[in-house]
Amino acid sequence: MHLITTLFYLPLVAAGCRTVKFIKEEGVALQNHVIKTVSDSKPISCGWQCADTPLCFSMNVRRLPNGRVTCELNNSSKTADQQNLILSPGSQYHQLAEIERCTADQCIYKDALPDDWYRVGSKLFKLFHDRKTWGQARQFCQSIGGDLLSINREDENKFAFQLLNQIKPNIAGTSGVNSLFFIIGKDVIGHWFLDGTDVDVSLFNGARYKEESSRSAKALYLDGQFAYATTPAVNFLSISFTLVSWVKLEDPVRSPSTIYGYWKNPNLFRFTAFLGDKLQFEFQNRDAQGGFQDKIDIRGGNPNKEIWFNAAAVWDKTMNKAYLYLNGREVGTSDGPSGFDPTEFKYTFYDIGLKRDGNHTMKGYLRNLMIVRSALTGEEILRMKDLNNEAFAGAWIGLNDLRTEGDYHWPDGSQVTYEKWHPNEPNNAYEYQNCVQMRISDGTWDDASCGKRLPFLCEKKH
Ligand SMILES: [Ca+2]
Ligand SMILES: [Ca+2]
Repeated sequence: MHLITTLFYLPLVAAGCRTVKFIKEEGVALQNHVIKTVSDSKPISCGWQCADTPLCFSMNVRRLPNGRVTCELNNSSKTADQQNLILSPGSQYHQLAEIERCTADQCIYKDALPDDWYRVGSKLFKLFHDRKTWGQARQFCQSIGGDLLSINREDENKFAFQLLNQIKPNIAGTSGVNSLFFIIGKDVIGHWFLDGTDVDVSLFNGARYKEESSRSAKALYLDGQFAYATTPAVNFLSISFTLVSWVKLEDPVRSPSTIYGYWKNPNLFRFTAFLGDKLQFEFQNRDAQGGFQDKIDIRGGNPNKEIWFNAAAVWDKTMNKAYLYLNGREVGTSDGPSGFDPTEFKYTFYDIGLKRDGNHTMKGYLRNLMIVRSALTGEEILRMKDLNNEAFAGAWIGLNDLRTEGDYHWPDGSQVTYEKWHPNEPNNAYEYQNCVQMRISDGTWDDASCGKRLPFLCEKKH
C-alpha cells in the first residue's frame, strides 16, 4: 500500500550538514500531532520549516487546486506513533530521514521515538516532568541506562529548550495566591534532603542514611559517638534567612545536639537542641581579624525525644530580629544588637550533628535541612513540608562543578566546548551553587543549589 520514494534533499548549511532527506509515503497522513499548518508554493519550502522547527518530525502534505501545497507540521512521527498513521487519499506523509553522507553527529537528523524519547543526532533526549534533586535525577537517568543530558551544540540546546516549553511551572501568578511558594522556590539557598541522594553531603565516622521506622523512609542517622556529616559552606549569615530542619533525637539524648553549624574558633553559628530543654540559635558578628563584636543567642521551646520535630531559626535583617520556631510555633525571639551585621568567614564546610569545639555529636535522625533567603513565619515554615509546591524556573542538565569550584564538567566526560550561560551566570551564589539548570524562560543556563527539586533531562546514546 505504501509506496516509499525519496522525495527531495535540503541543503542545511547552518547545521554543518549538506543535505537532509525526506521520505514520502503516498495516501497516508499522521493524525493528532499537527502543531502548525503552512501553505507554500512547493513541498521543499515546508521541509525547510519542519527542519527549522525543533519539535517538527514529519509533515502531511496536500496539493491544492491552485498548484500550491499545504503542509501540516507534526510534532511526532510514525516511529513514535504508528497507530496514528491513517489512510488519507490525496495526502503524502513526509518524514525526515537520515542520509548516508553525514555522520549522525553533524546532522540535524531528528525523530520522535516511542515513550516520549527524541533522537537528535547521535543522542536520545527525554524530559522527565517529575521533580528530583540533581543527585536523584542523575541516579534516575543512570538507572535507565543513560545520564543527565550533556549539551555540546547549539541545536541540542535549542531542542532541549523546546522540550522545556512543555512544562507549566507552578510559579506564582499575578493573583499572589501562591506567592509563598514563589518566594521559597526562588530563594532556596541550600537544600539537603538527607536521604542519601544529596551529592554534596559528606559522611564521617559511621554516619549513614538509615530507614527510619515511623516514616519508612531514609534519613541521616548519627550514632551519638563520633558520627557527623558536612555540607559545603553556604554564605547566608549576612542576609535575612530561615534555617530549618526536621530532627528526631534518640534516647539517650546527647546534649548539646548540634543540628547545623560551624562552632570552632572563631565561632560562627550553631543551631542546637538541648536535652528535653530548649532549642538554641547563636551567631556572631566579628571584625575582620576574627575578634568578637556582638552575638545573638536565642533559646526556647521544649523538643521531645523519639519524636520528629521541626526546628527553625530565623534572622530578619530588616527588623533586626531573630526568632526560634518549634513545629511552626514561635518559642523565642531576640532583638539584634544595634548595627548587628554578621560577617561570613571563609570556611569550606559546615557541620551537621557536630559541635566541633568539644566533639559533641547528636544521637538521632535529621532530614530536610533547608536554608531560605528570607525571614519566614511559622506557618510558612510548616507549609514547606509540601515540597511539591516549591516553585521552580528550570530543569536539570548534567553540567556541574561539584568536584572543583568553577571547573565545569559534563557527566559523559565531554569537554565544555559549547556554553549558553545566562548573563552574569554562573555566579556560584551564596558560594554554593554547583549544579546547572536550563531556564524555562529562555533556555539559558544558571548554576543552582543541587538540592532543589526540578524536572530534568536525560540522554541515552544512540
Ligand atoms: Ca559552583
Ligand atoms: Ca546561579
